[in-house]
Amino acid sequence: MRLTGAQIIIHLLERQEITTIAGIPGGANLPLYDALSQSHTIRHVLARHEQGAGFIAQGIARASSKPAVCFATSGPGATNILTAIADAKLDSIPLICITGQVPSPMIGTDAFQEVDTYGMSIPVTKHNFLVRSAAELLKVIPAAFRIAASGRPGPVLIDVPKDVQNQVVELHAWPEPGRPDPAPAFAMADIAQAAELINTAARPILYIGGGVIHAGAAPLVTRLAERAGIPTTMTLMGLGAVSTDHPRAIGMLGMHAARYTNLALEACDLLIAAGVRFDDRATGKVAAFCPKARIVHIDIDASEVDKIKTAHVGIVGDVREVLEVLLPLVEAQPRAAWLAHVEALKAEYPLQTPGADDPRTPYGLVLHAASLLDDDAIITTDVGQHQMWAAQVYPLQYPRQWLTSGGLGTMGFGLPAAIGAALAYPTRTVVCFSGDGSLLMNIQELVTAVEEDVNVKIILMNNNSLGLVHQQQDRRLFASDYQARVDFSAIARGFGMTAYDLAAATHPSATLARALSIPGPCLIHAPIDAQEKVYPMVPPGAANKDMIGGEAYVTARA
Ligand SMILES: Cc1ncc(C[n+]2csc(CCOP(=O)(O)OP(=O)(O)O)c2C)c(N)n1
Repeated sequence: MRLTGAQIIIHLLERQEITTIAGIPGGANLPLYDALSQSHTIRHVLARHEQGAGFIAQGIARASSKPAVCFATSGPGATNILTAIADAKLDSIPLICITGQVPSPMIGTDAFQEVDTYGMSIPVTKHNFLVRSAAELLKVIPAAFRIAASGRPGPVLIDVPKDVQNQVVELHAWPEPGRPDPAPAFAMADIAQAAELINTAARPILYIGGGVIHAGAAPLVTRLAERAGIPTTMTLMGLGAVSTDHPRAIGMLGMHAARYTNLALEACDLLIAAGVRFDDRATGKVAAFCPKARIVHIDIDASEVDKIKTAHVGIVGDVREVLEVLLPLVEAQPRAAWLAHVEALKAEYPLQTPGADDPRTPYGLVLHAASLLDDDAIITTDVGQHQMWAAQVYPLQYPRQWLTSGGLGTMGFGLPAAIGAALAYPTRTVVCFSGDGSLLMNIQELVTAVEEDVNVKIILMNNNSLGLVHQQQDRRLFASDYQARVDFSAIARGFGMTAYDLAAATHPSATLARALSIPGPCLIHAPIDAQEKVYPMVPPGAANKDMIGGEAYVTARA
């Protein structure tokens, strides 16, 4: 059979069971788009900005756990999509980005729309390819899927010059689709040592992150916490791994944790760290993080173990496989004294949620929305105060319910990621908590949501301000408040989207309920007082125990 490079790519993507690709065409990827137009199984979602396309694909990957694909043309298409790739790198998301490149003979000549996509993407990808011939694609495409999903997942970029897309080759057989490699083997002696530390610890804490979700290890973590009476804290990326209302869950740790969570970590004598990387937003000042604790660190990425904190027992392996072997060695014990201590800390230093009963306040809005949504709703966020308010109080119940840009912290993530999640799960409601600053960064994707008629509800917490920056400017406020007022409802309508304004509503709860219940996309505009803060907060560089705000008097003020 004789096929072009472009046809080979599309056929190999079909064999990888890709059903949706987000992207934008241009001169350098026209052959690829022409081949895509002939696919019977892959639908294309036309984003309005390549960064949007990258985040739509990320939303699919994050919600479904499978690699997802985005397309961009050369030059500006490639540079536009780099942020979404970098975001996928920091959050370990299996994203495959295929970019068009100028024809091979023109590479290096400053041709129209030529940039060194390969060179620029090296530091923000797990791996990247510049394809030199159509025949190479038979190896490159399956390899990209294998690499993206093996071990610690991550983004892979494939740059394909236009002449390679057009090159015709004779094919005799298709390669096997790329599948993840088996996880690295780990030593039983290390498992035994970890079990011994857990069995003899008086005050252990489980500290779990996105790696637990990637590994499908959340049910095993819950079993470990239950069996051995271990309080369990989650990173921003780990939220949902253990249900918020589980008796062993002690919420998110770090910069915007409840006081009791950070205080419990302060007191622990054993930290069982699984699928985490001791990120500075979680640890605060590293030297002061869990000062009394020994550390068991389980991670599939060897470079994470001993990177920030030296582990007493480091286990490089798939968290699920490790826990399957570790669990039978862990003694069941109630740990009543330790759990009582943590409960006492919680009673004394709970998360303060001023305004929780009032949907016109940040916490009240998040909690009201949660009470109106089914358990299967997927939550995405942008980046800022609204992200932290949602992380603190949304009652997340299971893995992949919570999609947020944790590592790169990219404003503009929320809306396109929500579109991707809704494309992956068309029968579920997807709610995006956004801020006005963040929404403006990818607002053009409102029309993509309309065009795709996805069930995405954007709850826009509008404080006319870059709220989290405003909150951190303790010396003086500068460039963090917007002077001009934006009519977001009018903008949404301009894109063809229904909009509801809680400011104008006599009964905001009823308006919110209506907006969330009607199928299809909508914008829910919710004004927020620019003076509202996310508390507690660990000042940058400080130890977690030195967090400020969030004491009872803050509640009294409200
Ligand atoms: C692309 C990008 N630029 C800048 C920042 C720095 N930053 C972090 S939070 C924030 C403010 C976010 O404002 P908004 O989306 O309105 O949310 P709010 O904090 O007001 O809830 C800024 C500018 C960022 N995270 N991402």
